[in-house]
Amino acid sequence: MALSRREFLKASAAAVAFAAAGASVLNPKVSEAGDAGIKWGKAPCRFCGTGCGVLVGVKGGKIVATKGDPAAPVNRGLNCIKGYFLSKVLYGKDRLTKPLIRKGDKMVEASWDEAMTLIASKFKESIAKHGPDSVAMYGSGQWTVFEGYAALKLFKGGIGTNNIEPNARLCMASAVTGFMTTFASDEPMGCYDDLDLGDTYFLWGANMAECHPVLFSRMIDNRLKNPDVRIIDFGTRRTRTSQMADQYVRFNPQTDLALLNAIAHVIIKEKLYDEKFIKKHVVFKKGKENIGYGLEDKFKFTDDPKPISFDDYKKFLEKYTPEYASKLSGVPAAKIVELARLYADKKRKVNSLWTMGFNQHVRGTWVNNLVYNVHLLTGKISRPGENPMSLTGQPSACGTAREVGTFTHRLPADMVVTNPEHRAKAAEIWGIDVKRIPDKPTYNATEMFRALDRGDIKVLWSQVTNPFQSLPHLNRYRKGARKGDGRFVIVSDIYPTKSTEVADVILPSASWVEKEGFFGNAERRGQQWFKMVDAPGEAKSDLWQTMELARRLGHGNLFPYKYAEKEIFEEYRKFTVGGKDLAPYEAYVKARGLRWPVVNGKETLWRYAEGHDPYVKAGEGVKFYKNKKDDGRAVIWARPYEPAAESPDKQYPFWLCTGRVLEHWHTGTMTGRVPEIKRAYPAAVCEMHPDDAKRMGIKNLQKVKITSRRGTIILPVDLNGRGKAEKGNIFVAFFDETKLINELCIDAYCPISGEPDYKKCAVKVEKA
Ligand SMILES: Nc1nc2c(c(=O)[nH]1)N[C@H]1C(S)=C(S)[C@@H](COP(=O)(O)OP(=O)(O)OC[C@H]3O[C@@H](n4cnc5c(=O)[nH]c(N)nc54)[C@H](O)[C@@H]3O)O[C@H]1N2
Ligand SMILES: Nc1nc2c(c(=O)[nH]1)N[C@H]1C(S)=C(S)[C@@H](COP(=O)(O)OP(=O)(O)OC[C@H]3O[C@@H](n4cnc5c(=O)[nH]c(N)nc54)[C@H](O)[C@@H]3O)O[C@H]1N2
Ligand code: SF4
Ligand SMILES: [Mo]
Repeated sequence: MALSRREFLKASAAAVAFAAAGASVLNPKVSEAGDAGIKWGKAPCRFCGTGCGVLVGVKGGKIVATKGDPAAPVNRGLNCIKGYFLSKVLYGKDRLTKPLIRKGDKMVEASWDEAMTLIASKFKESIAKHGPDSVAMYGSGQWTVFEGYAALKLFKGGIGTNNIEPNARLCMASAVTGFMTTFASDEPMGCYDDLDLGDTYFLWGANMAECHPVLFSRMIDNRLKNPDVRIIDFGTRRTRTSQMADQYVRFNPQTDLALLNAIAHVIIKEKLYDEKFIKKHVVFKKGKENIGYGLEDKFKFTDDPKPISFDDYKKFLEKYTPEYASKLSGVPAAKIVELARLYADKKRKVNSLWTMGFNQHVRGTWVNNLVYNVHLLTGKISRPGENPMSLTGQPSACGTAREVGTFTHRLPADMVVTNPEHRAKAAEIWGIDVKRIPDKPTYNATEMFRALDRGDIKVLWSQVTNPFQSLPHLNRYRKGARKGDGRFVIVSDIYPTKSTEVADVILPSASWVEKEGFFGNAERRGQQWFKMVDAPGEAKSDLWQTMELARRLGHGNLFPYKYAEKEIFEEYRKFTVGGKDLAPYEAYVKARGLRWPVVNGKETLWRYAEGHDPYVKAGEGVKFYKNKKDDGRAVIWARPYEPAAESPDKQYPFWLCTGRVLEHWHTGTMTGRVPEIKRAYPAAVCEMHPDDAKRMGIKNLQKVKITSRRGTIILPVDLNGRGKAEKGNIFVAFFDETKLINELCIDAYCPISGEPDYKKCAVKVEKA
């Protein structure tokens, strides 16, 4: 158990792949004496929301090596396997180097001028015939801040449509609505230092060991130094994280809602709550119930929050006895009581961590609210070492998707299009007539692709994302894209993908250090980097592509920049002054990232906390000042347990959960092109419990046919793999483009956040 941080990373991250690859951990070029002729530059890692700092070694116009940046506070010189192989992800043999235009069934090389002329003409034609809401941009939490900002400005402030969404809708949307409904601000109060300082860590289905390995290693390091540290892994599946935890607590999918309410029930019944904190800092509310699943096209939902009293909330919780929650979740009642007491233990600093188990959930907003409830009841929040922490997935899901606000309903810095003052502020900074910005949101990501399928959206451009592999209910949306009748799909990518397969125009893009960039990670840390190498062939940055479309549509005046990256940043920074306070661009050039708000040159570690947050006054202690409506208090929500959109039944008796493995990044386009990674984890498998397999006469590695109401695939069964499925559950990762598990996933979503539930649908499994 007592592995150090380095040992853990070596054992879990590197070892599998490196053993298979027969390679040593460090790229030999790095350790060569003097690194002959290699020039090093700093950048954040291309991959996960951890935001590790790396040093990028360049020689002869190519990236020849990368290494963990010892000066980076996030990772202090460490990387996981994806970080180690960064030098190879951009050098797959089939990098896209020229624009391609569809001619019948063939994609034909074209010049940039031809491609952009065609794209601009399709935009103009569609806008003229069907209005601005017939064109759309689908972007990414892997966009740089400049790219996201430019796209937002062009679509909302130029074209005049709110048809812009990021893939982060599939990822962080429930975290966002969780933050907004509880604190009226989309930001974590804590930071990664909490991983070093806390005593108890509750993980809620977050597979940190594989998905945030360097952060996990920080927590493990803390435990090594402080033997009293406890890690409790609540989960629906036994993962590498569970193996390293002190306790693994298995629960039935979706029942985290009941568990969290039961934990609150025990805390209240045993009077373990912090009465003073509640009186001073909390209000209670209740919203609508039986809120649906977003399965119908154009599904619309509005919550209707009503204030309630502490007593009303207590009454609401009466039903959630440990016994009742135990029946639903499968967690023994005594265990629930024990863990509730551990949550409330006044002598321990307590943290909760979660990722997609909470967010990809048809009640994702609610379950985010419920975990905050527990921290608010116990006052264990906004204190060094003691916080709820929503882990982000992508490298700039926070920076670009959330803070820049590249969602249909949003504007930069937590502003929304429905608020006239917010629109006025954006119009002023953008120098446009406020009427240009439409006041109604259009589609969330799923609805955007439904609109394309129906033909309400005609022209759709995707950048830095691979939707035709990563959307749920994929069959519908893949077919929808190719229905013709004026539909026109543009895909900017660096490799051929399942999305370029359905595109009418493919634009070859520059990635990562082939351009200047800025990402914002999960602890509010902004990180800047410079361009270090040229992109291959004619590939160009997404920023250039968006500004070129703007110019051709007559919106060039929105982008009058000489040094676009820096000027865009400084323009965007105006939105953040007096709230999220980004520092001047130059400060990021010098630093290994800074955590906003940066006020008087000082970064902020803990939000809402006196002595840390520059906006909290002396004597206030903790102040949730963003929630002006509720007098600077946070909201405890009465949110019930409601079942998943689809649960196992006689015909489809298994739960299907989907997600990730350590080695691969999402749809595998980049990691799949690194030979060492490919060898280490070549193809998707179906994790299944040995008892289920035995009952059905299925042997290890035997092929099975998995079928949902939406699709079928065939995969080998893995009875003793990396992750271990619980009885009645199977798990499949979604990196393998030859096995589109997303065809089986349901496109039900949380009605408040619009985030789909990739973690739960019903399937049957048969011998193939
Ligand atoms: N190696 C690697 N790392 C990554 C990524 C990657 O592609 N590869 N992607 C990044 C991104 S964008 C993201 S979003 C994160 C995702 O990071 P995670 O969310 O940690 O990983 P997933 O594999 O998506 O989620 C699988 C877990 O969901 C939990 N789960 C299933 N059903 C439920 C439920 O009903 N309730 C709860 N509470 N939990 C449940 C299970 O316990 C399961 O282990 O990883 C980031 N890091
Ligand atoms: N079944 C299932 N599906 C899921 C999930 C799940 O848990 N289960 N999780 C969801 C979540 S949380 C997420 S975040 C999404 C991720 O889903 P996607 O965003 O669709 O997946 P990626 O593989 O990250 O796609 C990024 C694409 O950008 C390309 N690329 C790399 N750099 C650049 C660049 O600089 N410019 C351009 N233009 N292209 C570039 C890559 O080659 C790749 O094709 O998947 C969602 N889908
Ligand atoms: S933990 Fe995330 S940011 Fe760090 S090296 Fe690995 S993939 Fe990159
Ligand atoms: Mo994600």
